[in-house]
Amino acid sequence: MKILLSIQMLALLVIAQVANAATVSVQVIDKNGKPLPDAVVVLLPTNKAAMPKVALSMQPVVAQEKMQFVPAVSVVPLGAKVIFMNNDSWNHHIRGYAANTSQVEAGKSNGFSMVLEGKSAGKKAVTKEIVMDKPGVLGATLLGCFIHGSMSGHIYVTESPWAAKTNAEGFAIFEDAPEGVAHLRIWQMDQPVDLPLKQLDVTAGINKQVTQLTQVTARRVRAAPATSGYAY
Ligand SMILES: [Cu+2]
Repeated sequence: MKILLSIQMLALLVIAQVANAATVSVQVIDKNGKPLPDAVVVLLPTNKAAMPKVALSMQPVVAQEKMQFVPAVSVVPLGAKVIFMNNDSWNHHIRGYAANTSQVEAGKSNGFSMVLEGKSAGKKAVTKEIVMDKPGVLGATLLGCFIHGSMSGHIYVTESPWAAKTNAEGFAIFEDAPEGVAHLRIWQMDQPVDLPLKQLDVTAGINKQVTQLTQVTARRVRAAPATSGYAY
């Protein structure tokens, strides 16, 4: 009985070791050391054949709800069909263009714009789709609304399947990353310039990385929007 138990425990240990063969844990912090949520972490492994167990959605939904884009930041693969869904009872006139272009350039660029009619009582929300497949779409697209200047969101398009948003504690964790050399790309909406790629040597076990964005201050968490209706 004792021997049997030991063998079982050994088997469990082996399984546990395989399960976290290589974990890459990245924390993104601001200039004061505070965690930055909604930063995008992209892992670029040299081993391009390796795929994460859970793939990014090819049909993510970006809702318009109470004058906000929900989620405020979406990480999507190249070629994803992003579904915009207006859950508000008023119209939104959404625009999107590369986040690093100026207002003047944005007018000329091949961004997109579309009107989504407000949701009528008892009816399904209006949806429209945008396929993020144009060359040059990689990186962040800034979302806004021509009608409501306060609305702001981002869609980050990635070629690498290893991409995630940081959580409230500033962490993005890849549990099944391939071992070997990889590069790390970090994007954050308030970071004015792209950071140089960081090289990692991913080994079995937990690989911890902390990236400090010295030009960024964590924003105060936005209060939940009022539930009362807006007059439009
Ligand atoms: Cu709007």
